[in-house]
Amino acid sequence: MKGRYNHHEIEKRGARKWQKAKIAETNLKAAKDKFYCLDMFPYPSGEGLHVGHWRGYVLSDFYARYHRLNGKNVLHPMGFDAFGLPAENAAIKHKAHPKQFTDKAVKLFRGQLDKIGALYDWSKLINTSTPEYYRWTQWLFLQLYKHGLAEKRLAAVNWCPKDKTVLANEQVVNGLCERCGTKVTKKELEQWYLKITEFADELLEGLEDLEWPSHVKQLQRNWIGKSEGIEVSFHTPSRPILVFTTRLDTIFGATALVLAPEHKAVLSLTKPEYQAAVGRYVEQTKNRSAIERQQLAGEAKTGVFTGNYTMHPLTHKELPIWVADYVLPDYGTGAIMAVPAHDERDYSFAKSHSLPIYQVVEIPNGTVPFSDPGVLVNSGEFNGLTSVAATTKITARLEKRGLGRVKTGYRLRDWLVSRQRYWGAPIPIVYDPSGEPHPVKEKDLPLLLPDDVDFRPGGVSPIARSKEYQKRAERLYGKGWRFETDTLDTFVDSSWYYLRYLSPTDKKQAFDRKLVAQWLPVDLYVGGIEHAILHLLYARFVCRFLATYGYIDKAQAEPFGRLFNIGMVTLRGAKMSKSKGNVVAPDDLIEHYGTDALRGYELFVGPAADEAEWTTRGINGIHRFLIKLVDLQPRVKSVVNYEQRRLFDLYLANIETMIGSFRLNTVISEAMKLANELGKAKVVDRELWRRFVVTLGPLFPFLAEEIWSKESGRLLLGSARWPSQFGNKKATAKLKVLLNQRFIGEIDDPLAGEDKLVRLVTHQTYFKQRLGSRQIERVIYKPGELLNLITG
Ligand code: ANZ
Repeated sequence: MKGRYNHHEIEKRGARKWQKAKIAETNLKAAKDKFYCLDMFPYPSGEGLHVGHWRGYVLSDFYARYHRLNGKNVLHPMGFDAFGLPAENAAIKHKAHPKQFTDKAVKLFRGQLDKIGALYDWSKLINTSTPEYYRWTQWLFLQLYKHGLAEKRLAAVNWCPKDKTVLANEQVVNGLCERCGTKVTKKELEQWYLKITEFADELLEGLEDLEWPSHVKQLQRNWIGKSEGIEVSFHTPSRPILVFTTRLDTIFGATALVLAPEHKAVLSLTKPEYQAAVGRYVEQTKNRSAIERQQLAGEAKTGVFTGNYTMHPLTHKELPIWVADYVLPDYGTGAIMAVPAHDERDYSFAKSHSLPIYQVVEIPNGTVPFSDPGVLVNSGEFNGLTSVAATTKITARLEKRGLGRVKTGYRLRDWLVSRQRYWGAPIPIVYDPSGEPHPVKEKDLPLLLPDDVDFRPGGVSPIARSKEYQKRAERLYGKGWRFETDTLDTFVDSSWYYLRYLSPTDKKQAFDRKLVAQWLPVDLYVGGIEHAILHLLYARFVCRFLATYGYIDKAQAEPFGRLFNIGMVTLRGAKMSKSKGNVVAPDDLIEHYGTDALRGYELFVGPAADEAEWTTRGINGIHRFLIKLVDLQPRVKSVVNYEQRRLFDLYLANIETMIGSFRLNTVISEAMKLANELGKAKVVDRELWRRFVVTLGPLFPFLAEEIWSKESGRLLLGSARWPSQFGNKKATAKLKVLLNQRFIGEIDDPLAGEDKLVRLVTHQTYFKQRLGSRQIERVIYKPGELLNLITG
């Protein structure tokens, strides 16, 4: 078929050429303007990629190619976040080694990623589960340890009874294990923590200058949860109890002192006849997740009375001491003063247990609870003051008496990184015979995962059952020494991978400081909103740590300058996932329509930041558009067509704004519009066509390459530049055509001179008809303005 679109051939040819020319390989040392384009690297699951994954990859590739065309030195690497539970669980199920499973999945992914036609520099590939990589993850842990930022502590941790592993708070979703959906319980264990809280303020401030979606910044701010408050000391019969409050102005309305069930003073404060009930309540709490405990206002709040009382520090009245699980152990001091009239949770609690409710701030409509600040009432000498003024005065009063001090609270917790699982980087710590931890010596890195293990989880790390591991420790460190047997949370692996892409095979160091200085921050980081908090926060913490302690330059403290969150792809309203059985695989679509069509459709499906419902029908339109382009090619001639050029200039101006704001779906509609216009003409202006094709390169790289090679005999990336406008404003101005002083129409004014213009006009049917049989006697021509034809 003449001029038809054979995508199989075109893609094969393109891929071959690109490979041969190594167009995706970046010379990192080149001094040109850099553009570091990064995708959140995938976890290679056995399920492979679906069209939802493609969306982000196609978007980032658009920008990688776009900036290449703009003369930047672009790095667009790809790798695999390959440690983790799914591979281990699959290995248990199929009685194989997780490595086998991972290798197979990596192969599958690699093949699928290749089909995207993206500009991935595979020479920089990393895989976090290889000893070459995890050796440096272990090194990173040791640096944190060296600076006192890795620490072992006994803690009540979230425990998944099915996966038999500890979970970080953020891996517990609605009280359930994020991975397997089992109800999470609590367990006391010795665990390794990274002290991210020491960087809380810096992580907060660092957000200011980032070009990130504002809602992601807000999520991070909320997660860090900084609040300025006051710690107030309440006397009790045994010892003083500190409470943390951000509303000291309401202290006259406090009607109870409430402790978290985990608070150390609970038992000593409980009167003997209340011990049994309190003990039972404390036990029950162990089965409740933090999320359940923080249920919203309005819901009944459980709790038990201790039988004891405290003295209010200002009114000296007695307040009952309660224990309730809505007070959390790891926030503030783990104890609060309950002010039911002005706090919704305290209100529900007071209602559930018939505690008094005292209003101490004026309430406009009189209904409690009322939690806004205002003017104080029922607060003795502080009456009439605003909340702000009262807080200052009451703080001063309490400080003077040694009963209060200003305190900043954070919601952020230290990062629990111990996992009792096999498929992760072994924590590089070795214990001496007395149980004291020591760092594994750098010369002994990588501390390799043992192979003689039974992967089945059993409450301790499977590695603890390895004979070889025990022997290895004794061989290297002496009799009675043993290695830590927990592995690192996989978020540690992904907290520094963007540094490793710059020197992926370096055997001497984790990263190359000079290259880091040249390439960080990442210019565009593309990934899903599910990583808005944890991954991004951990990566920012690690990068900041490295900058603070001089491993990288101070200027590189923030790893990701610009972030783009790609919207989720849904099918029948639900997020695509194998378990829901609503996955659309790219393979058939590629086979039928070609990679370019699928790429285009991924971008066309809706604004990139928004959720998009997948309909396979939509891809047809893109496919037809590509055929149209192929059909236009034979009409391209070396002519100058000012009207076509004017349309191109408009198109270019429009798409450049759209590219700047990630509106790639509308870029495609603009391209369609221009192609439609060109399709109306018999002849297409060659120079315009070439410029147009270059702009299509980032969207439809295979077809653009094919057309470009026909036009120039060369490769698009390398020989072409992002075009500019023709910009001949005068030449493309409209000229009014008059017949005996009467306006009859307009034509483009190519500044061609009077004779040519008259010829042009009198050859057009439209004007011919207006003229009829009349003869032109005289012409009045004002360039750029009018052409007046005078007949006899
Ligand atoms: C008295 C009070 C009166 C409070 C009032 C609020 C309103 P943010 O701003 O989020 O930091 N609180 C303190 N420690 C807590 C814990 N461990 N578990 C549960 N709640 C705790 O919240 C600080 C407020 O949360 C504190 O101020 C305290 O209640 C509560 F009208 O104290 B407030």
